[in-house]
Amino acid sequence: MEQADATILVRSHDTPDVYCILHSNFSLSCSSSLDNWSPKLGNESLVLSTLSRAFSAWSEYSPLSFRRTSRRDKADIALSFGRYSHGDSYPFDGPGYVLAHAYYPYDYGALGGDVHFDGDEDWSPGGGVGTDFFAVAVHELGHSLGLSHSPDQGSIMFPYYRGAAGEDFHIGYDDILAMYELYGKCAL
Ligand SMILES: [Ca+2]
Ligand SMILES: [Zn+2]
Ligand SMILES: [Zn+2]
Repeated sequence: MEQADATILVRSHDTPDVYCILHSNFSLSCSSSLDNWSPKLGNESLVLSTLSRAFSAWSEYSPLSFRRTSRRDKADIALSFGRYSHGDSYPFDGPGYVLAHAYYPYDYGALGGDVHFDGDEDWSPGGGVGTDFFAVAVHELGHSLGLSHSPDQGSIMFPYYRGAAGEDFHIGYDDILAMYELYGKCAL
């Protein structure tokens, strides 16, 4: 996700059903791990509870369930913070502009599903001053689950950051339809 006025780079997205085929079981279980976090976000339990809310925003409209693992190598979705060059081909850019990025579930081998947050942003656990970690996490987890960007302003997959998500957040109609398309048919 980027701040406004950035150039959008949307990667191609041609096999949206891969996850569905791989997991035909109704109770899809995904695991996640957290390597590190920005000190601006406070303690680990606050970061984990914010992430848990972000996962719930998606599980609410899908048969997916998420659990945490301390085994990074076993995690479907490994989350971490990095600054500038951080071990992949997409270095971050310091404060502003690119806020985070994520890999589609079938992308880049071991990186598939992973989410990286730019450690140089002024992260806030939610609302208030700074960049809303919750809103950005929901957006990036959408990519982890296979969703691409949406031109719909009401979608959390809109490519530009539009401020804090607020207390009573739900993913947009467009996002729900995308989840049904990707995972809903598994339940039929
Ligand atoms: Ca940045
Ligand atoms: Zn994005
Ligand atoms: Zn990265």
